[in-house]
Amino acid sequence: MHFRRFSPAVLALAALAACSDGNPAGPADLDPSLVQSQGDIPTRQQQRPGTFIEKSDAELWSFVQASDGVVAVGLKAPGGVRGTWRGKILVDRNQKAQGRAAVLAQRGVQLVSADELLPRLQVRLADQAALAAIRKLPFVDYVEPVIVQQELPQFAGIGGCGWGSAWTGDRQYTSTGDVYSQKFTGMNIPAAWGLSSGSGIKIGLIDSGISSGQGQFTSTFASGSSTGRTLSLLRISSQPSAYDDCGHGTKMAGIIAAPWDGQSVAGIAYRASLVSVRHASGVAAVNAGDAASSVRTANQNGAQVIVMAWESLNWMWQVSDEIEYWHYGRQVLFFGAAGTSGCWDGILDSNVIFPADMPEVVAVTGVTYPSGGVPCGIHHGSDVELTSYLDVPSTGRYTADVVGMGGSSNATAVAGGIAALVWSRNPTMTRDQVRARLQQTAQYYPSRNSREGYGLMNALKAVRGY
Ligand SMILES: [Ca+2]
Repeated sequence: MHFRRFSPAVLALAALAACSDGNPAGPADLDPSLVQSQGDIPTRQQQRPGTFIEKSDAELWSFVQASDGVVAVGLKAPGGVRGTWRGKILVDRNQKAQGRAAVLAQRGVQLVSADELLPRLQVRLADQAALAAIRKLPFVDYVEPVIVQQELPQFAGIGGCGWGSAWTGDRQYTSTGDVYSQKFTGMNIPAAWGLSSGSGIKIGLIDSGISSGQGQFTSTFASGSSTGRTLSLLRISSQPSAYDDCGHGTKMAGIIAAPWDGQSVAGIAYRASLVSVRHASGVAAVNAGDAASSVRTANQNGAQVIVMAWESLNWMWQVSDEIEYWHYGRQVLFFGAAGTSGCWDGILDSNVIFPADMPEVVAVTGVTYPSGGVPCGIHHGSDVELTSYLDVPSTGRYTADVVGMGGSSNATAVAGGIAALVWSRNPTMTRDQVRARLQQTAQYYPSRNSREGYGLMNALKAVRGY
C-alpha cells in the first residue's frame, strides 16, 4: 500500500486510540478491457496544459538534474491515453509489471521505489539519454522531477518558516478563557460554537509538524472542554521527526484545533481530532514524492478534512493523481492555500498555486479585516473558492507563545476548522454537500468574484444552513 521509501511512520504520542480507521478503499481498478475505451478520457495535456510532459528532453533534463536525477514515472497501458484518471487506475497488474521492467531495462535507469497503489515508479536517471529512452516507451505515461529547485530562490523565505511574533492584536476570550480575535467574530465563528465544536470529525494537517515545546499539542490537547478526541503526530519516512522545526505547522494547528483548556488560543474545531503529517521542513517547493506520500498518509489515517497550505511550484502529476485517487474514492474534503508571496516581488499574485488550483481542492485566500479585499502579496484568482480574514493569533513554539499568523495559510486553516464545524453538526452530509454549504453561505453567493470566489465564510450560517 505504501511507497517503499516513504512509508509513513507513526509516532505514538499523547494520542489515544484509533490510529487508523483501517484502509479506506479507493476506487477499484478498472477492468483492463476498459483501457480500450479510453476515448472519453482527456489526455494529460487536455486536462492541464503546460506541464512537464510538454517539455523537450533537453528542457526536462535540466529540471531532472536539479532533482538529483530522480524522477517520477507514471505507467500506462500501451495504446492507452494515460494510467490514471479521476482516481481510476487504467492499467492492470500485468501491464504495470511489464512497464516497470521496460523502464528498468533502459541504460542509466536505477529504481528508487515502486508504488504499489498507483502505477508509478521513482527512478534515478544517469543522463539525458536515459530520460529520452524512457519517455519513448509505450508504457510511459509521464516523466517529471520530484523536486523543482530552479525557482526556489525567489520563493525562499516567502510564506514559509518562522515562529511568528507575539500577538499584539485584540484579545477576545472563550468561556474557558482561551484567546481568539474579533476577526473570528467577523466570520461568525463564536456564534457557530454555540452549535458545533467539531466533535466526531478528524482533520488532517499536512504541514511541517507541530512544535515539541507546544503544550497545546503535547499535553493538553484533549483536556478542558476538548476532551474525547485524539491527536496523531505522524511523519513520512523522509522526515527526521513528526515535530516542527519550521513554525508553520504549529501555527496552522493552533488555528484549526488548539484546545479550550484555559491557556493559549482557542482552536476553531476544538473538539475535532487531528492528524498532523509532517511532510517537509518548510512549505515552499515541497518534494512532490513527499507531498504524494503525505496525502496518502492523511487519508489512510481517516482524515475527512485535509488542510494543505504548501506548494510544489508546478503542476505535479504524481501529486494530482494521488489527490484525485482519494477525492474520488472517499468522502474527504481537501483545502489548499491560494498562495502567499511578497508584494511587488515579481511573482504574480493572480496565480493560484498547485495543488490549490486543482478542481478537487477548495482554494482559500485571505482578505483584510474589516474592510475586505485581498492585499498585495496574497494570491487571488478565478480558482479561489472561499476567503477568510487575515492575521489571527495562534500557537507558537512554546506553550506561552501566542503569535500572529497571516497569509493564505492562516485563511486555509480557518476554512478547514469551519468545515469541521459544519460536518460535525451535519454528520449525514456528503463531502460535496459540505463544500456546497460553505459556498452557499459565503459573502457573494450566488455570484463568484473573480479574485475572491464566493468570498468571506460565515461560520454560523454554514453550520446552521441559514
Ligand atoms: Ca487553548
